[in-house]
Amino acid sequence: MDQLIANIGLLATPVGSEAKKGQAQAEILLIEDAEIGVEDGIITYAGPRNAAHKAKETVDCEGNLVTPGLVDAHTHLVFGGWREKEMAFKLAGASYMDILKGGGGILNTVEHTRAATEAELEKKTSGLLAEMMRHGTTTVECKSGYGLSLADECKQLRVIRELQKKQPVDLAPTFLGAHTVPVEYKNDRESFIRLICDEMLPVVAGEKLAEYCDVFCETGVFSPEESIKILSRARELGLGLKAHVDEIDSTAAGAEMAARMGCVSAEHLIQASDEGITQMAAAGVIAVLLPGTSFYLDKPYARARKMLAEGLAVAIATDFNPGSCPNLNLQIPMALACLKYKLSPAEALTAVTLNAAAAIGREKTMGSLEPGKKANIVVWNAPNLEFIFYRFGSNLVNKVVIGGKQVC
Ligand code: IZC
Ligand code: ZN
Repeated sequence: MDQLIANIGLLATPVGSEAKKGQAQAEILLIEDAEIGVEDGIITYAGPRNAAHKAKETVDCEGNLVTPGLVDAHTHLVFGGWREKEMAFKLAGASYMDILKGGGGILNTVEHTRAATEAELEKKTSGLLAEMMRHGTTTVECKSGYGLSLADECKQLRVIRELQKKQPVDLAPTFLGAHTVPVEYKNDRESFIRLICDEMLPVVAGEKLAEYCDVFCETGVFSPEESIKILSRARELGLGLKAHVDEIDSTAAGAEMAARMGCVSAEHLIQASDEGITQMAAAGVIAVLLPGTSFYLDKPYARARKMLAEGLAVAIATDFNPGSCPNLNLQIPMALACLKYKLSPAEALTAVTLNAAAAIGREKTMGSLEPGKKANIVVWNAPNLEFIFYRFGSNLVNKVVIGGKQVC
């Protein structure tokens, strides 16, 4: 074999090539004194130590915990500027929506992203990706949505395409043209929706700049009817569907909309209704939950236990963005998932590996440590699984391996 990931104190991984729903989310495999063999970047063995194994290269895990590489299934990674100035408004009591309605928030980031060149965005995003990788993230979903014009949305998506060629973290691009209505269409939202459907989506799909189309379906942003129009066009053009729903309130019934449209995932779901959760379970929509955003906006936490009890598959992601959650370390939402959602460490591990991979269509190739999957692996400075959810705040990553190669 090419690489042997040796001397693993405890290997912890979900098993299989499909999202784990409900009770099954807690079923993980734990193997003490294990090792992983890799050939051509793919796992060929994952099991107990075997003295007969020989490899060209060895990665010594020094008796530590090993898990699959973390999959961050919801980020707004490519953006110009930051929004630290909004902190003062927040502290004075302004809500996320107050700031957006006042022309700040997403619109502030749109201004800075439009002003940035592709090279500037690429340099900044490359640094952010390297930081994510050092925190154990080996796959990242990246949404556009700060361009809101054909040229600027494509600019963001091209940055992702270029970076996929230049660095090892796997990237899943999502088109989020329906993030908000830009100022120039403030009094003519119908024309903006037409622009998305008739001009942006055909180019994005035609040039294969994105795998998914997402919409921010929320009171005051895009209505369920508008979201359905955009997502239907995206589906016709062959894109997978996602939706930001029920983050602020449930009056737009976003979870119900996501179920009706057969979205792969519905994301946020802080205020999702009982009916919405039931419909998502029936439609097999994955719940991508973002506890870092609840923390940062001082909002309630999504009802993860209820979702598991109703048989949903739950994934956890950072929501990394310059406004509502400027944290890119997935270890923080992992701890919050246990502390606030009351997930067990096993359920939370599945939420950031196999279920997160399923939320971006990568469950057959990533998200678990089994023969046939890509050798994306985190070695932790931790003796057991509980430890990485318990000792929050420090970066507990010891080594990261992508496709069998140690990258940090
Ligand atoms: O830039 O505020 N919720 N979109 C929907 C975001 C948060 C990102 C932002
Ligand atoms: Zn988001």
